[in-house]
Amino acid sequence: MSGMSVREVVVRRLNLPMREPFETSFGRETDKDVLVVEVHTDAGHIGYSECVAMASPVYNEETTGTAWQMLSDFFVNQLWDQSFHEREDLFLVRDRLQPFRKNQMAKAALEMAVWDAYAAEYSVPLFELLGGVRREVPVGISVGIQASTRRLVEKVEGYLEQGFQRVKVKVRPGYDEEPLSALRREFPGLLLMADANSAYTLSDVPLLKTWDRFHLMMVEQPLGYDDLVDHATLQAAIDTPVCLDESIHSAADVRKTAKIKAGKVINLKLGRVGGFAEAIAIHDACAEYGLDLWCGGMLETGIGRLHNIAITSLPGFNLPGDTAPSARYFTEDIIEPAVEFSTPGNLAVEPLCGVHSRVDRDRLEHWTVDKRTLRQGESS
Ligand code: OSB
Ligand code: MG
Repeated sequence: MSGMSVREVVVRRLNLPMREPFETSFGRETDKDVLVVEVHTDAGHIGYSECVAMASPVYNEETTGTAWQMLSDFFVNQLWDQSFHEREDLFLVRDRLQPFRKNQMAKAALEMAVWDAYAAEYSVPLFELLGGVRREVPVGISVGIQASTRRLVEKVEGYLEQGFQRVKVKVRPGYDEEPLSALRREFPGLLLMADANSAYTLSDVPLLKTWDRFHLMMVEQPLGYDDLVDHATLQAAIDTPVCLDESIHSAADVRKTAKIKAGKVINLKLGRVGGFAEAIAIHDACAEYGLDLWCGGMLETGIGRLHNIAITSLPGFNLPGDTAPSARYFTEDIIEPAVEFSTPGNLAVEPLCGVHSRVDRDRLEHWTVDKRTLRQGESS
């Protein structure tokens, strides 16, 4: 067999309504401006992926627009002379994109679509291709900043009734102690954590130390989005485990985290780390250095959700992730059927040979606002 090769790549920009806005310390997201990448193989299979870059550069430096540009001008071109015979060849996509600086979410969108296409072409379940073993994964929920503490408590109550296994609340200076105290008072045994998205600084260490009384599972990315050193200072001062999100882009970052004790937990997002190959390396590094690991979310559509579920099936993901059922944000997801609980608080890891069988082409087309087809030799 001559192996899988790529005939063309389609990049789509979608604008999808969200059921409710999501507010964090860096802003408010009301609808979903998102890229979907399709990798079409010579044999006629299609691999899909979702680019998790946001509309504006507030979580990291990327945007939907910059990802569109990076893919069209630089990244897709790297695929034309590559053919994929065995699993090891898939790691070459990461290696080919490595010389280009940063832009991990744009890189991930292409890399993951190639893995997804390979799963389709060779009829191998994507989760197995990644090294997954688990067939069901536990799910928590990330709750955005609410208009009132009462509203927050009501929402959390509803989520617990649905079965979510842990609750993460977004915090920022001025919206922290009150919601955390209220939730701890109402739900004494709740697995509770806080995510600050870099809203605090070293001068807040004394404040963060007082949060030990809330017995949080962890506090996620309290300090600088690009920092490790100050997080180490913080971790030495508090009992609550520090979890790193924004700061982690590679297995090397995990090694550095362990070396300087910048945190005890890693939130892995496929987009932020450049895709599946680096995610596997991070998974292995967390096991090597004894860090806890879970899979974060970026308010994905079903395509991104199915990929998050597939990577979470690897054995080292030992804490509930942020990937909720589709209905959390979308009345009508672009996959059919939508992601739903298999049992309350759990998602099934389905043996999908890539996600193509779940993509609803009509809905994908319906929500597409821009589309570009890239082929070898055609200038962009
Ligand atoms: O920091 O984990 C984060 C959403 C968008 C950007 C950053 C983050 C989040 C979430 C939501 O916390 C996770 C989800 O429900 O997908
Ligand atoms: Mg986070």
